[in-house]
Amino acid sequence: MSRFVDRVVIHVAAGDGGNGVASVHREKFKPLGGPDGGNGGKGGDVVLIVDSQVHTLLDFHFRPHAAAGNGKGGAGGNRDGANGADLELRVPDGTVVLTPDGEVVADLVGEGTRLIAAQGGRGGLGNAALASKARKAPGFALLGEPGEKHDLVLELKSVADVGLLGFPSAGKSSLISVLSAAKPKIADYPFTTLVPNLGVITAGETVFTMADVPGLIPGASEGKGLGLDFLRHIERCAVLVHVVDCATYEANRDPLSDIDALEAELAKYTPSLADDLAERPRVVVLNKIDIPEARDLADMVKPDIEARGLPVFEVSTASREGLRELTFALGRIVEEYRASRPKQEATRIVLRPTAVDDSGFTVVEDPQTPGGFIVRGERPERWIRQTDFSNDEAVGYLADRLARLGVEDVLVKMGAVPGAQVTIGDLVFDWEPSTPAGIAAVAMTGRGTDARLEPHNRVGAAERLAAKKARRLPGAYDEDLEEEE
Ligand SMILES: Nc1nc2c(ncn2[C@@H]2O[C@H](COP(=O)(O)OP(=O)(O)OP(=O)(O)O)[C@@H](O)[C@H]2O)c(=O)[nH]1
Ligand SMILES: [Mg+2]
Repeated sequence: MSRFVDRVVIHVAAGDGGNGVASVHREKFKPLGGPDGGNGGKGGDVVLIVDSQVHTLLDFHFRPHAAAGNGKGGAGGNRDGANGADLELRVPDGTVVLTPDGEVVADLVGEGTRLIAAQGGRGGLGNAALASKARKAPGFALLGEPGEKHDLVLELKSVADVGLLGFPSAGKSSLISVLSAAKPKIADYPFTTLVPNLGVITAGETVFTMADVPGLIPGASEGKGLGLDFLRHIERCAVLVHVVDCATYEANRDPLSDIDALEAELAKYTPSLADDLAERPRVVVLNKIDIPEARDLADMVKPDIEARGLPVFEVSTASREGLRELTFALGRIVEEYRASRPKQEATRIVLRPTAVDDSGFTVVEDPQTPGGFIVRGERPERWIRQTDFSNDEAVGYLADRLARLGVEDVLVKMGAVPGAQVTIGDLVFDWEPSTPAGIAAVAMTGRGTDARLEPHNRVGAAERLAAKKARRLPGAYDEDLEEEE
């Protein structure tokens, strides 16, 4: 028998982008034929895909590490590196993806629904793509970006219309077994059901599903019995059914106090999907009326429960009395619930909250270092990752980009003095006015020009731009290709 696993932590690692390459075309009698370094390939993504053939998260329990392929580096002769292979992970319908802090990233419902769990790094541009009017023969290329790597929590929340609630041995599994083709284990000892079962039920035109979950006892919220965790399988239900045992011999128990006790536990459960369980309609099923004492008790408490506004059904899963009426009533409630909800598309992805604004940057005073500053922003931080710091020209190119973005101006306005410590992403450096890395010197000489190359590069700007656009990688950043003013 396979184990049922409904919560796992996985470590996903997308592939790194390949590095761009700096290369110069060589031919006999034309020793410097222009830059021809190709771009690095994109790193592979880690993708989650809903597959109705998969029913548990068991595989991830045994193999929690998932890594996609890295992009290959570019090569001379304008050869681009190959993209890394994506890694596709198959998950059950109703898998909810959360951050380790419990924030919902996506709710994966419907066959084929996909989520990019970790995005592959973009490949770095080669020096051919980086060439511009002002920089005809770049002696550097951009590094590939690292792929996203993080931990994610996967939780399976079954997609059922009706959820059964009840004390152990109330007859929940018996009910689903007589209403559907599901054949769960049934026995007269508590906690027979350890993992949820799903059954498909037909009531006239309506087909709906029912989830049988483990029994609940008072104190479940403190971990008594099987606790409350399995309640995640009834979070999506249109209606909750209290299955009440009217034939229990246990002292201090009767149908009304059973319902109250379980409602008190339910109130302590916090669903991670948006809806509140308190608002969900409820139905009460008084079970085991084939036993005369149980029928008497059921007849006695029925008016009191109805007085609370709850529909009540007296049934016996043994004699099958009252089941037809119950089935049709549940079918009607499910239909009403479906009609009241926006139509659910097959693909429903809650996108990861993305960085607020990727065009700008902020500068704050460094709380650790008096007189120091921290620059934050999607672009400057990415540029740092793309830079090969062993190459002066690449560092100069970075300085140009930062200056054009206005980082330098803001530092000056905020009172940065020469030698101030400035942090951007992983990079910490001593800032010099207008030359965080030799920017002024470079701006005057024009970095990347090489007089020897002039004859080979007399091509119209428009043609050059068109040629570069044709070489643009899918996913390359426009600004990496921008002409410098
Ligand atoms: N006489 C009678 N016994 C019933 C009826 N329904 C269930 N039972 C018995 O009650 C016992 C418990 O039934 P289950 O269906 O396993 O109960 P459960 O609510 O699923 O219990 P857990 O899985 O432990 O939470 C079994 O011995 C059943 O045969 C009924 O209508 N009449
Ligand atoms: Mg059971």
